[in-house]
Amino acid sequence: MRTFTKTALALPGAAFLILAGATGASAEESYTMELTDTSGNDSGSSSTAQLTVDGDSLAIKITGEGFTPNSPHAQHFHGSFSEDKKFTCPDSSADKDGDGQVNTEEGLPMYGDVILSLTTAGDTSPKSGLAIDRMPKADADGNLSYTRTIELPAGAGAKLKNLHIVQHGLDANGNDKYDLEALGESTFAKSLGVNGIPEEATNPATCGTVTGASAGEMPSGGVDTGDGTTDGIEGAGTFGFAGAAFAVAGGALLYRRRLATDRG
Ligand SMILES: [Cu+2]
Repeated sequence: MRTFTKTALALPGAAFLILAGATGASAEESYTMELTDTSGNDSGSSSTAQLTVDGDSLAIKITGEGFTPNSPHAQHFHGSFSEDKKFTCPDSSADKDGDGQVNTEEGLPMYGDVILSLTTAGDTSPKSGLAIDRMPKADADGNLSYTRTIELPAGAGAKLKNLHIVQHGLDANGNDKYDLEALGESTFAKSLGVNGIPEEATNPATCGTVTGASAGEMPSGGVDTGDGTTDGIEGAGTFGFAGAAFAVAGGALLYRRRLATDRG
């Protein structure tokens, strides 16, 4: 049927659509994630992420406001590529110690591990989770803008909408910077062996799942067949958090230096 493609252009629209479908052209999907303060952390931040997935190529654009000004904000896809959707954005019930903030480790059981780091350049694996020198920085007005095209691991494109995006870093005491005064030290960073990082810098500010899709509206594999397949994702090897944590510690060191620099 492919030889009829040129002719098809002259056919009535409906016929052309049918022929186009018959060719099995790669399905490009576009969808949106509205990122809000689901944790009740009073971050005052919100973003819209627009994603276009073509095979395993992801074009992503995030625009946000209300972020800690002049400060870097780590952002990641969290969750699991497995199809049972057991991870999602945390709500305030994740605040186990009741201090009014869902911190990073309190959120992890609900939002899951880092799957992809939305860095501005270079590596996007979980290893770059806290590579804060490559994370977007809010401007002086707290606006954040991020655009990148990322080549995903084989098979990840179709499953990306099973995940959610988390953006980190908030200003709990409203002094327009990350500091130790409001929330103290990040126990998450400390657990990785890095001391002195403000918890403000690591707490989740926004989170969002897919809210609208132009095609394939349901998350892939919405009906679990129970065969446990992960379609090669696990084969990529680097997508477990255990491996990531060590590199996160390295990133956190950069984080501390960066913050020290920013504090001048
Ligand atoms: Cu994250």
